[in-house]
Formats: sequence, C-alpha cells, structure tokens
Amino acid sequence: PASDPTVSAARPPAADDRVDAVVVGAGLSGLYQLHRLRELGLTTVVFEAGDDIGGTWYWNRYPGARCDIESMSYSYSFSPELDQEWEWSERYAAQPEILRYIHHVADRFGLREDVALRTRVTRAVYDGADHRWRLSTDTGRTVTARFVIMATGCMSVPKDPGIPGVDSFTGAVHHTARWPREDVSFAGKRVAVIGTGCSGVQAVPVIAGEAASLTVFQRTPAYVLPARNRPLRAAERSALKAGYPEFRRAQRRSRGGTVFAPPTRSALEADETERTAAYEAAWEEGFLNGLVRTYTDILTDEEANATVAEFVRSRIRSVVTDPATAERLSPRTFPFATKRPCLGTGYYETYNLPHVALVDLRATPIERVTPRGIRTSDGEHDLDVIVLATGFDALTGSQLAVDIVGKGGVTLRERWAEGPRNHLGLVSAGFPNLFTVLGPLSPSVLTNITVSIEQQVEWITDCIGHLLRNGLTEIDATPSAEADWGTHVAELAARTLYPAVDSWYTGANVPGKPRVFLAYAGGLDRYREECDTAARDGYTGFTLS
Ligand code: N01
Repeated sequence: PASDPTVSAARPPAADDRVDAVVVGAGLSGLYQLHRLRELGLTTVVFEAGDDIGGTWYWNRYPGARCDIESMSYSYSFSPELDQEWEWSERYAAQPEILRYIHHVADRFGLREDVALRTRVTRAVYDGADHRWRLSTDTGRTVTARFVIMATGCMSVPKDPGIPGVDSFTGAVHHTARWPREDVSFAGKRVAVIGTGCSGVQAVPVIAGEAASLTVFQRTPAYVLPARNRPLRAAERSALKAGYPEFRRAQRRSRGGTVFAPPTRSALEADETERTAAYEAAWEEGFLNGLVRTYTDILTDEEANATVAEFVRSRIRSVVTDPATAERLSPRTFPFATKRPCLGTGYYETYNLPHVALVDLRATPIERVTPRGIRTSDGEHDLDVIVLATGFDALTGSQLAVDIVGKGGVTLRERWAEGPRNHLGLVSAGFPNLFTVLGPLSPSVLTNITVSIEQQVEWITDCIGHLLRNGLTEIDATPSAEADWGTHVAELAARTLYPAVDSWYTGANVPGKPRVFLAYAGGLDRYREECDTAARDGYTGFTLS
C-alpha cells in the first residue's frame, strides 16, 4: 500500500510539543494502543521509524513471508464488526494480506492522523521535576509526554550476523527483515541464503522457484513442519465467523492464544504405534504447535521430546532423496520446539531440485564474504545476491535501541546489564509511566501475539485510566516486586526444556547478550490472571503516587 501523504514527519519541531502519551511503533501493538488511549481522551502521538505503518509486517516483506498462526486467529478481536467484515483469503495469510488488514484497521478506526512516520525515537529522558518524559527523535522533533508505551515489537532489531566482508560484496545483500519495497528479481541470478530459522525456511522455496541457482548456508538445521496452507473456502469462512464471539472468548481464556483441546497423557505412556499415529495426525494437520500438543510432556521431558524429534527426522528422510543432505537437514543438537519450530511450504522438497545446494557451516564455516561471493573453509561460492536470514536481537533489542534514561539519570541499558528486569513484563523499576507491550519476561513470543497484545494494551489502558480517575501522577514498579518477578519467570522456564538451549529465546544468538530465558513460560491464561489480580488488589508490586 502507498504511504499516506497526509501523515508525515514533516511537521516542524516545536519546543512545546506536549502530549499525554507517546506510543513508539505503529505495528499491531502500537495501533491498538493508540485506539485505546484515544478512548481515554488522551492526546497521543505514535512515532514510527518506517515509511509506513505495519511494524513486523511492514519490514518483513521477503519472498514467502507468511504468518504461522491461522489468519482467523491472528487478528484483532476487539471489534466484532471488524471480525465480520474482514475476509481472509488463506488459512495462513501472507505478508501483503496482513499488511492490507493493518491498513484497513488504521483506516476504519481513523488511526493514521496520530501517526508520525519516518520518525525514530532515539532518546527518552524522564524528568522527575514535572513527571514527564522528554523524547527526542531523528527528525529533530522532540515531545514531552506523561506516558510512554514501547510498542516496538519483539523482533524488530536485526542482529549483526558478524560475518566479515559483507560490505565488500559487489552484488546485492538483503536482510529478510529490511527487505526493499520494490521488487527484487532473482531470475537468472546465483543466490545465497544464510540462515535457516523461520525466515530462511519461508524464503528458500520461493527464491529457488526463481533463481538460476540457490545455495543455502546452514549452521543449525531447524525442525520444519508442513504448513498445509490453502485458500479458505467461503463456507468455511462463514462458519468461522458465525462462531467468532465464542472463539474470541476461548482465545482470551487460552494458554497461548490459540484454541485446542489440551493433551492429557505423557508421550511415554503411549506405545510407539500410538505415538506415531498421533504425530502423523499432527503432521497432516499443519499447525505450528500441532506436535507439541500431542502429549503433555513434549516440552518438559527429554525422553518424550526425543520421540517427536525422531519422528520429524524420519519425515525429513522420507522427503529428501539424497541421504547425506537429509542427514545434514536433520536437527540433532537441541530438543524439538526449544527453538521456535518453523512452518514451511515445500521446504525439504526444495533440496531435491538440481539447482539447489546445501552448505553445512558446521563442517565448512564461512570465512568471509568477498567481492564475488562467500568463501568458506572449502572454497569460494560465486554469487549475485546474498540474503541474510540471520535473525534478531529479540525482545530486549528494540527497547535498548532507544536511549532510555529513568529516575536519577539511570539508563535502561545499565539496569538491564545482566538481563531485563521488570514487574509483570510491563514496567521497570525507576522508569515510571513507561510501559512495554510484548516485552521481555511476558508471554509474548510463546503465544499468538495478537492475543497477548490485546491483553497487555488493555491492562496498560486500564492502569492509565485508574491513575487519571484517582488523580495519581505515576506508577512505578517496586524493586522487590521486580526481583520476585524475575525469579518467578526463571522458575517457570526451569520446568521446561527451553533454558538449556542456545536460541534467541535465551539471548544466546547475540554475542555478549546476557543469557536469560526472555519469555514467561507459564501460559497467557495464568499471566493474565496474575496481571488482573495485581490490578484488582490495588496494583500490588507497584507504587502509585
Ligand atoms: O531468525 P532465527 P529468523 N552465520 O534467529 C543463522 C519469527 N518469525 O528471522 O541457529 C551463519 O530464528 C542461525 O543459525 P544458528 C519466529 O518467531 C516467524 O528466521 O544461530 N548463520 C539461524 O539458522 C522466528 O523464530 C515467521 O546456528 C547464522 C538463522 O540464521 C523469529 O521470527 C517467519 C549466522 C537465524 O534464525 C526469528 O526468525 C519468520 C551467522 N553469522 C520469523 N547468524 C512466521 O512464520 C545467524 N545465523 C510467522
């Protein structure tokens, strides 16, 4: 979609630019937050670094980008009318369709006029004298605000892949999360994809369909499940829409923002025949969490998990015709789903094509990018295009990218030097009236984020409403509540297989990043209850003044 010329950053800087609230980021979180703050009657500005709204779905326009949660689930629930009027075309919506949906929502609720595009918030300093935040932006515009909501996304800062020589390459280099808006043609080109997480897995088959040759540089193979995407039939959409009110209620009550019958038995209670049948059925269904949902202990018991991991490897062997390639594609170094699994379309099949090659970087590491291509310990690959699908500085990166200075001149970077600290994943002690949506130590990335966004935005809005109604100036987390929350989140993670694995969940993908399991693993239902209880009991764990 074209950007709206009426919305721009061109507004001249004003010394006395005062608003009630600033929202940072105009993705799914920021736009809903704006909608809610307006209902409270607050003057709000949303600053968005991109040329247009959409957040993740604006930036990640790489070939094959598609949601891995079903479209009827991965959408706002706050407006029954919106639910009824929007028509999703596919079971799993592709990036352009989700972006169209976000634009539709912005238009329908008149949200654009408060969004300042092409404006990156660079610094936010708390002024204790008048209890306001002063925000600086890269356009020179500064504003002061009573409330700041960081709606900056969980994966919006690409990590530096740390591969020497990238700048020397004479062909084109594109990161999946900074994909150009104009068409990128691969026709007749020799293309490399570095990285085989969910972004690489989605891009590889589509690029292979166009390129003269494709070489995939893989360090760690992922567990890739078939998406079984397909167009939604009209009758199916009508039936789903008729059931939307109850479905949305069930989503809100659910553990992860998707609705399913929870498993009741351990994988180890079932015999192999029964287990394989359950895994086959989940494989055929094509759900991201289909295999995790088969038994109660897939994410908590190594032996149970190993049965699924072996099942996936058997599927890889059944698709990939060259046994050596199948083995290289088979994940063996971490339990199933302890890094986020990927939903793919024709991913393993792609490696049967004659013009597609797989380079195992564990055996032959990249030495550097050269002007002509990529040199590994095994020799040079001549290339025209390099696609970096190398991931993000997840969860904390987008907040630490802003120079946030709280009470007493303490920076968030200092406070988080050993890992993120906050209460309920929402507010960090010493940073009053600064809230985070989908931030660290909240369920965020372990859930259908549209449901998490609504839960957190509504909690934040209710909290601000409470302050306003009661003539209160600010809310801050107490250091002791923050410490307890950190312990609680770590304890919940310790009951699972997640924390032992090097992944972006644990910060291990970014050199030097503190190793902390970054998400709340107790379920969105439990988290929602904890947030609601704190509010109901007078915002326990917070000081209101
Ligand atoms: O990033 P990743 P992503 N040299 O970090 C490799 C969501 N998402 O953009 O594992 C060589 O998962 C790295 O290897 P290793 C989803 O939550 C969702 O793919 O570090 N390789 C890995 O293979 C997802 O989990 C969808 O050994 C290097 C890859 O690059 C999250 O976003 C689609 C390297 C990075 O994988 C992130 O996914 C896309 C180097 N120097 C994304 N550095 C949906 O389907 C990194 N790698 C909705």
